[in-house]
Amino acid sequence: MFDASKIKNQKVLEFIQDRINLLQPKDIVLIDGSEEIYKALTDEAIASGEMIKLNEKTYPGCLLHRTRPNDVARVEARTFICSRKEEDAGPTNNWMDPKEMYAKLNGILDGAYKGRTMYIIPFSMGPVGGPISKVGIEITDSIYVVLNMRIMTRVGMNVLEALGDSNDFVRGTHAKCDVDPEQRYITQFPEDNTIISVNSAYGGNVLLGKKCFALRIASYQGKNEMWQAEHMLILGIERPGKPIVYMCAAFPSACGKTNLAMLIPPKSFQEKGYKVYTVGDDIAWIKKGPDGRLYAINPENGFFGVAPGTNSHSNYNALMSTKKNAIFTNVALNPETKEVWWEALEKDAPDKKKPSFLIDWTGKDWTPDMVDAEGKPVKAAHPNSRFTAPAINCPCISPEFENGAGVPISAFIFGGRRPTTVPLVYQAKSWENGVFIGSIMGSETTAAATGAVGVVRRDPMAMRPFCGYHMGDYFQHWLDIGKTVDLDKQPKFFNVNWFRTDAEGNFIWPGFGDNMRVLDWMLKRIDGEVDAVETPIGFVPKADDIDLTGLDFSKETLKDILKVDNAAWKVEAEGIKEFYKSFGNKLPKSLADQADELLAKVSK
Ligand code: OXD
Ligand code: MN
Repeated sequence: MFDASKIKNQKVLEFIQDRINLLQPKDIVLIDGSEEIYKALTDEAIASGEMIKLNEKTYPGCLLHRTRPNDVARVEARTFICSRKEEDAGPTNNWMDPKEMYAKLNGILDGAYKGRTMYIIPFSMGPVGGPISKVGIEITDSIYVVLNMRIMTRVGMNVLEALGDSNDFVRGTHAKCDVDPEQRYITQFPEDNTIISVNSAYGGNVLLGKKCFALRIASYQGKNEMWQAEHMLILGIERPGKPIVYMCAAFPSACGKTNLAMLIPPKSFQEKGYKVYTVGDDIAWIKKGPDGRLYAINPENGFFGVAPGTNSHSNYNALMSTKKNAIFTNVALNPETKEVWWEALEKDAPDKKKPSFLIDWTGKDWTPDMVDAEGKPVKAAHPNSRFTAPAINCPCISPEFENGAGVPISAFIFGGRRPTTVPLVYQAKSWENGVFIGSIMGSETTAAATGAVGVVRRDPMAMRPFCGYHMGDYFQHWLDIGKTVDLDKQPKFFNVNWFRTDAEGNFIWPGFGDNMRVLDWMLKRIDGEVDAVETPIGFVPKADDIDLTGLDFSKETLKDILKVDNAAWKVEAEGIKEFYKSFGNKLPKSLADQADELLAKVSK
């Protein structure tokens, strides 16, 4: 039972009392971080069928959960930034007046926990008590949420101790209600440090520490407190005889962020002594350190990765991370072995045959020959099925993962899926130019999606769905941060494109571990070991400076995907200028100038 005397912080107590009054739970449980509570909740969830226990030998401590078929992904159309002024939410966010939204949500939340248990989760984003870390309290009626938050964040009484009597904590409320998609709201109130999520029970919508806090609320906090919350992986690379160099990289969803974060270098690089260390795969909080350099922490404690496509070739380290104490959501189950399965799991693992019978993600029988009404194979796992895995399971987790002061950042990398136009890699000419490059990133639509093919969907810094305030102000914040960092301490900016295709639509660059070859060029640029070719868009490598040892890839093809085609970039620059119009007078002048400059240069 909940013992309020365990909580000393008056503001936390007031928040909890207010939630009790509104939600009217039957029972209240404070998640104190003890093994006993997790064990009891796991047993309860298994007994009720909310969770399925997996094979204790091959997947010790692992569970499977299935959501409702109408509740399988983040819902951007129902995600709101409720700032007091509409213009503060900007053109990339849905907005509703906070008073109106609170009234609507309070109506939904009134008595929503009747007959149910309320769980109080004190959690820290970042190592507990660290100089960049922040605290949140999530109230939920879902054991799935409690058990996932335990993996994705640091949970327990030590978080409240670190908070002391401070009022600087995020107030999160989640209620499953009827999981009604028509009444689903994922709402952020940045000025109140408040998140309310109702009528969903799917990870990205309900694990409030992740996108809602660590990106939407934190980006707003970062603007006010002169730091940054970014949708970026963090990785460290060791070269023989050199200190580890850390980089942050932003890509839109489904561009291989988790894969790059856990990359395994090609054999020829491994033999030379190259090593990769993962600090984070999704979010970076970045702040200036005492030495004037920018330092990044991963505020999360686990990975919430997409399962389908993950196999020992695409991401061995992620796969290994899921082998114990992980929670799977909406993957398929082998009912005989009590092991999980998803599409492409056995690819490149010839000892594992495709299973002949499974229970699919909806709980129904599945065989590989099943087709839907259009004759397409029926998928056993949902395409957005996920694993929640503790970061410490990752074989290449960085020894700095628990360092609350973070790691010093030497490069920012941006990228998207661009079958044409954008070269394999190029380097920005300055911080300002780097911000410009980040602001124009995006992915081209392909035949796989409905709508026009070849249209660039812009996703600045991969933050379009996650920036908690006006994106024009966000660009200005990036520019302002740059002004606070001395030139010799500024990270370098790069843009990459792993997704160039040939006339038949096949990817030209092999990607995955071979991306190390491109990162290696960046390391050499950072250390001033190689020069580069100046082009209208930035610095492009000389083909000889990308190490192709051990790779069957011709220099001619490499030269092709490094080329800057002025005619294509003219179309690009015109598209950028059009896109920039959506930010109105909030677009920083220096970015508008850069778009003009680019257009002028490629039009010559
Ligand atoms: C994620 C995303 O789930 O970016 O990380 O969509
Ligand atoms: Mn993400």
